[in-house]
Formats: sequence, structure tokens, C-alpha cells
Amino acid sequence: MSTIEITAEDQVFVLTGAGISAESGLPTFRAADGLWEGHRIEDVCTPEAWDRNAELVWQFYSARREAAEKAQPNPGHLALAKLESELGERYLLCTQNVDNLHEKAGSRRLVHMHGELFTSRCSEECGEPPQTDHALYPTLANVARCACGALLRPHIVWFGETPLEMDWITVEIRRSTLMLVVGTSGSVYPAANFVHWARQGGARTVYVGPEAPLNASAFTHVVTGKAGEVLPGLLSVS
Ligand code: BV8
Repeated sequence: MSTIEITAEDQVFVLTGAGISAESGLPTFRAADGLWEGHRIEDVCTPEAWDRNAELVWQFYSARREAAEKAQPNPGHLALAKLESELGERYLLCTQNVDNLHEKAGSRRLVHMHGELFTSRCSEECGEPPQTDHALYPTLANVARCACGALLRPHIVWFGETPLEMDWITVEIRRSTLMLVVGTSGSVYPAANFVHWARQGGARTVYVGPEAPLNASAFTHVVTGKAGEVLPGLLSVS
């Protein structure tokens, strides 16, 4: 397997998806055939789902909190945290994942574009800031309330909602000279467009995963394999 050379001039942007957490035991969206307990993912990850059945949505996210709480980062997460320690300001990790395995591995230069599992916020957008929340909510009666009295909702970007920190992400992509994408099927936008934006800016683009993503043609380099097996030996920083 070849290595990816990172020079002193390189500005590195990393995008990860559910695949990097697969070896930590957290199921990907596709592996679940897009289903959770018989529900289509899109049916529990939308504002309409929340309006229709907030209790089911909290059961979905409580189950994911329970699984993620027990999960440990794998060598793929640790390799990215090591790369950050070597590159400092010349590195940013953008994740589509809502679990906290990148943080558990030591990543700090990190943006969760689709929100965070262990954060809740006011469902009425009253202006109260999002708050850390590890609680499990099996029924609506258990769900904590905002200071304004409204129900808390997961601080998650659902389908149809605007991803977080897009201005910052767009700037970082435009200045990147190398984009590394790990473990994402390229099925959700705007994340699936990031590789195209990087190519337009002349960056080298590398994909790591066991199967080709939908946007495979946009990558200058595809490394077939599992993140936990490939990433530790892939990157050579000079
Ligand atoms: C927006 C949080 C406007 C929820 C998520 C028609 C055409 C184009 C777009 C649309 C359209 N209709 C609607 C849209 C927009 C929509 C969209 O893209 N829909 C899709 C279904 C077509 N997008 C939105 O609504 C987004 N908002 O567009 O707002 C806007 C746009 C720009 C700027 C401002 C405003 C919001 C989408 C966010 C939804 N929330 N997550 C939660 O987690 O509960 S999405 C969720 O699914 C993930 O976060 C991720 O983004 C996405 C796909 O998941 P992946 O991470 O890719 O995982 P997946 O299972 O698909 O693939 C796993 C991969 O890992 C596989 O390739 C596999 O091979 C690999 N793998 C497996 N094992 C390993 C591995 N890789 C490495 N190692 C391993 N061991």
C-alpha cells in the first residue's frame, strides 16, 4: 500500500463519515440498510419526524447515546488525532458523525457539521445555547426541558436542516491542498460535494474505505480498506 506524502506546504482537510466508527462497533447508516428498528433513517432524522413523534425520535437518539457511550475509538480515530498533533494549524477535521469518538481519540481541531449526540438544545430555538446532555429518554415524560420550559431536542442536523459551520468549512476547503475523506458513502449533501470543491481549488483528494463511494470519480487517489487498518500507515508527514 502506498503512502500519502504530506509536505510542509500542505493544508489538510479531513472529512469523516459513519465508516470510521464502524470498527468501534457503531453501525453505519447503509449497513443498517437505512433502517432502525424498522424505521427508515430519514423517518426519524427529520423535523417532520420530531413534530409527528418526538418520543420515537428521542428513543432513536437515546439508543445511539447508549451505544456511543460504551464505544471506544479505533486505530483510525487515533491516526487522525496523531496527524493533528503533527500538523497543528495546517489541519482541520470535519466529521458528519455525531458520536464523540474523535474527541475520545484526542482530536481537538474538529467540527461536527451534523451536530453532536451528547448535546441537546431548545426545541423552540428560544436562544438558550446548546447544552451537554448524556441522559437517555425512553419516554417523552423523561425528557429534560429548556430554561424557557420547552422540550429539549437533540442538537443534530436532520434532513432538511442546514449543516453547522458551513462558512468556516467552505473557507477551510478552499484553502486546502489535500483533502482526505474517510468512511462515507457520498450519499448526503452538501458533504458529498466537498471533494468537488477541493478539486476545483486544485487540491489532491484521497478516499479511504472498503468500497467506492458514490463520488469516487472526484478522488485523485482511492485507498481500499478499513480505516482502522489503513490510516495508521497511510500518512507520511515530512
Ligand atoms: C441541506 C445526522 C441545505 C443525523 C445526518 C436531492 C439531491 C441532493 C440533495 C438532496 C436531495 N433531497 C434532499 C437533499 C438534501 C439532503 C440530502 O443530501 N439528502 C440525501 C438523502 C439525498 N441533505 C440535507 O438535508 C442536509 N441539509 O442540504 O441543507 C443546505 C445545503 C448547503 C448549505 C446550507 C444549507 C442535511 C443532511 C444532514 C442529515 N443528517 N446525520 C444522525 O446522525 O442521526 S446525515 C447522515 O447520513 C450522516 O451524518 C452522513 O452525512 C450521511 C451518510 O452517512 P455516511 O457517514 O456516509 O455513512 P453511510 O452509512 O452512508 O456510509 C458508510 C460508509 O462507510 C460506506 O461507504 C462504507 O463503505 C464505509 N465503511 C464501512 N466500514 C468502514 C467504512 N469505511 C472505513 N472503514 C470501515 N471500517
